[in-house]
Amino acid sequence: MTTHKTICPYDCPTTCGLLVEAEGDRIVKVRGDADDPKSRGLICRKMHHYERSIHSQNRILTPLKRTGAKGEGRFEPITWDEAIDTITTRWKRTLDEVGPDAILPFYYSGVMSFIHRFCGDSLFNRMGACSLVKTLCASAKGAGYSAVMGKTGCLDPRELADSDFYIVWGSNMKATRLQSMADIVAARKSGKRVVLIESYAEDMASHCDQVILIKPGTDGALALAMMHVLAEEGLADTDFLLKEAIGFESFRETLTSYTPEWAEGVTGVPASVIVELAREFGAASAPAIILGSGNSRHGNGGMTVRLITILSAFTGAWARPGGGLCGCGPGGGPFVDMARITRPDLRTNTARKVNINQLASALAGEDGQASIRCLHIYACNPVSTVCHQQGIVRGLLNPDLFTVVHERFMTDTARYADIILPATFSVEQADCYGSYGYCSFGAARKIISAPGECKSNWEIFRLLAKAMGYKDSHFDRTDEELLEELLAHPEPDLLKLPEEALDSLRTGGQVFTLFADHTDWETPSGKMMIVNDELATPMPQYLENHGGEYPLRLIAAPSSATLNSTFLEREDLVAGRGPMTLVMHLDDAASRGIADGDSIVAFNELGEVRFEARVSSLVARGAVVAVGVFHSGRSMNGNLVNTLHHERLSDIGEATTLNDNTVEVRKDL
Ligand SMILES: Nc1nc2c(c(=O)[nH]1)N[C@H]1C(S)=C(S)[C@@H](COP(=O)(O)OP(=O)(O)OC[C@H]3O[C@@H](n4cnc5c(=O)[nH]c(N)nc54)[C@H](O)[C@@H]3O)O[C@H]1N2
Ligand SMILES: Nc1nc2c(c(=O)[nH]1)N[C@H]1C(S)=C(S)[C@@H](COP(=O)(O)OP(=O)(O)OC[C@H]3O[C@@H](n4cnc5c(=O)[nH]c(N)nc54)[C@H](O)[C@@H]3O)O[C@H]1N2
Ligand code: SF4
Ligand SMILES: [Mo]
Repeated sequence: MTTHKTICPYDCPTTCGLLVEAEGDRIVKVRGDADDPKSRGLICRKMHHYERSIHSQNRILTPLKRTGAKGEGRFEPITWDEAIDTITTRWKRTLDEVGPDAILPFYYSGVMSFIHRFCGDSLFNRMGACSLVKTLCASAKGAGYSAVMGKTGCLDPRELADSDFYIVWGSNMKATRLQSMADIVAARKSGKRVVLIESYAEDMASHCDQVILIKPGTDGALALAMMHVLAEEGLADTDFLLKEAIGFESFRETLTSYTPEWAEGVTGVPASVIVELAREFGAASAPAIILGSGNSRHGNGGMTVRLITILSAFTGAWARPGGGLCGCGPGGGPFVDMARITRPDLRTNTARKVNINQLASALAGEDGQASIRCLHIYACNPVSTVCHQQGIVRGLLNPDLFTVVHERFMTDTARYADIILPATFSVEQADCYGSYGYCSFGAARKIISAPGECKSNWEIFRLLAKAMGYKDSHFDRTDEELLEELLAHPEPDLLKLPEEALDSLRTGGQVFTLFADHTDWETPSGKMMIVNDELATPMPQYLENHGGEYPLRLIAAPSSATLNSTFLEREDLVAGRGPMTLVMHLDDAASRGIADGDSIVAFNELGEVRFEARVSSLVARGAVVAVGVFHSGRSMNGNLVNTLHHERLSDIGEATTLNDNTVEVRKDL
C-alpha cells in the first residue's frame, strides 16, 4: 500500500488536499489531507469515496461507435486506431468542404486543472476551429466585481475569522463552501451574527441568525436601499470613499430615490427589515459579505454584483481585517504561463466565437453563421447543464452533425455521440490546479494507470494532432513533460515563493501565497470604481432582469450530493435525493391546489418538465427552485430543468442567465 498526496480536481472553490492510498492500480481509500490549510482535512461526502467513481462498474473503458439511431444509446467497441481515423477523416473533409468555422470544440468544468482542462486549445488553435466563449458559470459575477475592484483580491475565507458580522448572500455554503461553514459556526458561538439573504434557504436557515427571503433577480435593489439608509444615516465612510473611490459623490446623489419602501416593492423584503439590516451592517466594524454566484446568473447579474461589491466597501470595511467581500477571487496568480498549454500562437486565422450558453443556436445555424458540422465535447455534459435542453437535443439529432464525446460515463450527452472516447480520472494523470476560492496552487502526479483503454484529454489531443498531420513539437510532449515545463517557467506568484515550496510542487502538493492587500486597488486608476466609464452603464443603478410572462421565477440551486452533473454515476450519493423535485412556497402551492409530494408540471414557452412538488416556507414567494442536476433517466418525461432555460446572456460578462426564467406550474392530473 502506498499513500500519495493529490488534489480534488472538481469545480469547487476549495481544491481540497487529498491523501490517497493505492494498492497497485487500485485506489483503496481517500481522505482529507490535514496539512492542507484550506480544508484542514475536512472533505465533502462526494469525495470521501472517490474510489467508487474511479473503479465504478459503469465506466466507459473502450472507444465506442454508434450502432443505433442518434440518441438511442446503442454502441459497439472499436479500436483507438479506428476511432482516431474516423474523427480525423471527418474533420479533414469538413475543413475542405466548409472550413474551420464548422468545427466546434466544447468543454467546461468537468476537470478544473490547467493542463487537461485547457490542452485541447492548442490543437483547435492549430486547426483554426471555433473558439468557445466559456461563460457557463459565474462570468457575470467576475465582470461585476472587477467593474468595481479590477484585479484587487477579495477575502480569502481564512480571513473570515476576523470579521464581526456576516451576510451570507445567495450561497448554499453547506453544499458549495463546506470548509467555511466551520468559520460561521465558530463565529456564532462567539456571539457574532450571521444573516442569510436567499431565495431558497432550506439548507442554510438553521445555521443563520436571520433569514431574509428575496425575490430572485432583485438583490441589486436591496443593496441600493441598504446604501440609501447608510448614506442617509451617516453610516457610510465618506472620507474613505472620497479618497479611495471614483464617483462616490455622484453615486450618492442617485441613492435618494432608492428608498427601502421602493425596494420592498421590488424585492418582497419588508422596508423595516432593510433598514434594520443596513443599520446592523453600518454598526459593524468589519462586516463580511460571503457572496454566492446564484444572483449573478440573471440578465442583470453583473450589475447586481457591482452593487453588492460597492456595498461591501461602503462603510470602509475593506480597510479593516476581516471586512469586505468573500467569494469573488481572492487573488493569487498567475502561477504558470497558460499560453504554454493553449498555444494561441498556433492560430493563423481569426476564430469564430461561439458562446457556450448558445449551443442550441450554434447547432441550428441561427446566429447567422454556418451551422456546426463537427462537435467535440470533453469534460462537459451540455445536455444536462447548458440552457435550452430541447434545442440542444434537436441539434444533436441532426444527421449532418458529427459528434465526439470524450467521457468517463454514459451521460445524457454521450448518448447522442457518434463516437465516444473513454476518459481518465485525475489520479490517472499529471496536472496542476489553481484554487478559485483561496490563494493557492498545486501540482498532482499520476498515481495509478488508467483502466482498460482510457486515455487522458491530452493523450487524445496528441493522437488527433498526429493523425491530422500536425508536426509541431508541442504535440510530442506528455502531460508530465508539460507540467515540468510549466514549473520550470514560473509566473510571478510562484517566483515569490521560497525554493522549498517550489520543490513541494515537484513531488505533488500545494503552495500558498499571502492574502491580498485589500486596499491596494488593482485598477487602472489605483482607485475603486463606483462609477466606471469603461462600461455601457457607467453609473451603478437598478436594472430589471430578463424575466418573462409567467408568474413564477425559476432558479437552480446546487445539491450537496452531486456537483453539477458530476457524481450522477454514484447511486450511493444520488439515491437519497429521490425524484426530481421543484420546491415552492406554501402560498404559491396552495393557490394552485398543490400539496407536498404531488406530481406537477412546470412549463413555459420552451417546454414542459415534470417534477414532484416540495412545499416549503423557506423559499421566497413567487420563486420555484430545482435543486441539483439529474440524469434524464430520473425525469418523469425525460426532460431536465434546463428545458425551461433560455439562452439569453447577462448584462456584462456574456454569462448564463440560468436563474432568470419564468414558469407556471400545474398539478399533473
Ligand atoms: N455540492 C456541490 N458543490 C458545488 C457545486 C454543486 O453543484 N454541488 N457546484 C460547484 C460550482 S460549479 C460552483 S460555480 C460553486 C458555486 O455554486 P453556485 O451554484 O453558485 O452555488 P452558491 O454559490 O451556493 O449559490 C447558489 C445559491 O444562489 C441562490 N440564488 C439563486 N438566484 C438567486 C437570487 O436571485 N438571489 C439570491 N439572493 N439568491 C439566489 C440559490 O438559491 C442558491 O442557494 O459551487 C461548486 N460546488
Ligand atoms: N440545472 C442546472 N444547470 C447547471 C447548474 C445547476 O446547478 N443546475 N450549474 C451550472 C454551473 S455553475 C456549471 S459550472 C456548469 C457545469 O457543467 P459541466 O461543465 O457540464 O460540468 P459537469 O456537469 O460537472 O460535467 C462534467 C463532465 O465531465 C466529465 N469529466 C470529468 N473529468 C474529465 C476529464 O478529465 N476528461 C473528460 N473528457 N471528461 C471529464 C464528467 O464525467 C462529467 O460528465 O453547469 C451549469 N448548469
Ligand atoms: S468537491 Fe469541493 S469540498 Fe469536496 S473534496 Fe472537492 S474541493 Fe473539497
Ligand atoms: Mo459553476
